[in-house]
Amino acid sequence: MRRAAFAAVLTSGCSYQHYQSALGNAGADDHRFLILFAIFLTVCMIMYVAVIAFLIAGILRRRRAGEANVVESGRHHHSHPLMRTGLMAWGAVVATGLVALAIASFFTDRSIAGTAAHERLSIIVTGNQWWWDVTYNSDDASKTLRTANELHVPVGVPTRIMLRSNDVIHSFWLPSLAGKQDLIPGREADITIVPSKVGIYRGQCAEYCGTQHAHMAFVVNVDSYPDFINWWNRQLQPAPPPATPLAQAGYNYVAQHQCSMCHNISGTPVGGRVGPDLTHLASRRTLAAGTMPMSTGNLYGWIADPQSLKPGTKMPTMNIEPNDLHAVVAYLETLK
Ligand SMILES: [Cu+2]
Repeated sequence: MRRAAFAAVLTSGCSYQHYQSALGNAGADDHRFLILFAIFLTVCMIMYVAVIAFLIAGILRRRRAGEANVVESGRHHHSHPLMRTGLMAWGAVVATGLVALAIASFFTDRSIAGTAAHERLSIIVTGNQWWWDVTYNSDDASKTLRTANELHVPVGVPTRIMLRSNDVIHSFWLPSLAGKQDLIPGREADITIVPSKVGIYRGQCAEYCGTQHAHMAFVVNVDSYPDFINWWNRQLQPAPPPATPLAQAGYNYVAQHQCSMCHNISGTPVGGRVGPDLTHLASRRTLAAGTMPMSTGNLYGWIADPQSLKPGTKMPTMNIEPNDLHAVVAYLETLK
């Protein structure tokens, strides 16, 4: 109960309600993190209280000495044998505390690595300024899936997330389910999550990576296993052909303008690779890596002028004509 209240405080700053809690509550390793957190908090609290107590004692002693006028000028306090013993004892306390923290982190890390050994699903997440490229691996190449900014994972299944970066250092942080892991250009890191509760969770880049770092979020849907398989199968489908003249006009615009240089829409010749995959754009919950919820209005705003909504984003403002804008939005909304 108290944890939920604290989590509510931590999440109250979110613009919309995808659950994000730094105390976890939806991952199988949560209790290990909480124990480690408690150990760190206790040791650091003891150290802090001791430091403040010494400080106050020092001030009082100095003041009393001043009142009694017994401080001899030039006398070296550190040479006092009692003071020396005190300093040594304090040094021992600090060293013990630090060793205790190191041992606690080591064992937590080891037990989490134990779960990682049993992974049954692997996903590649690549950080870009400022969005997440997501690829689901499968032994069957026809089932490999590419999407962006939103993950679906099955509840109870250890899922290994391989982390890469295309530009600068980012950090994958899904606090409700797991710890933090950096994405470093030229290196491969990974983190294993074992979701324990069906739900929708918010994650966030946790390493400052440029102007729009704060708008580099993602959504993780923890699904039941059947829901997850349904989602995967739906995502494997190519985009449906435009069904109305307006959607057709929108498709024509996307295929003939800059959009196709960066974005991919499976089942069409639109095959750019450097931007987020749009094949099932309208099935996602957010737009522009968690910058805003997916909605018709936000699609209009984003396509009309991405630079005013997320200044610095790699998507240019194209000065699209109103008629084309209506058509493009109508087409993108069919990409479910
Ligand atoms: Cu970042």
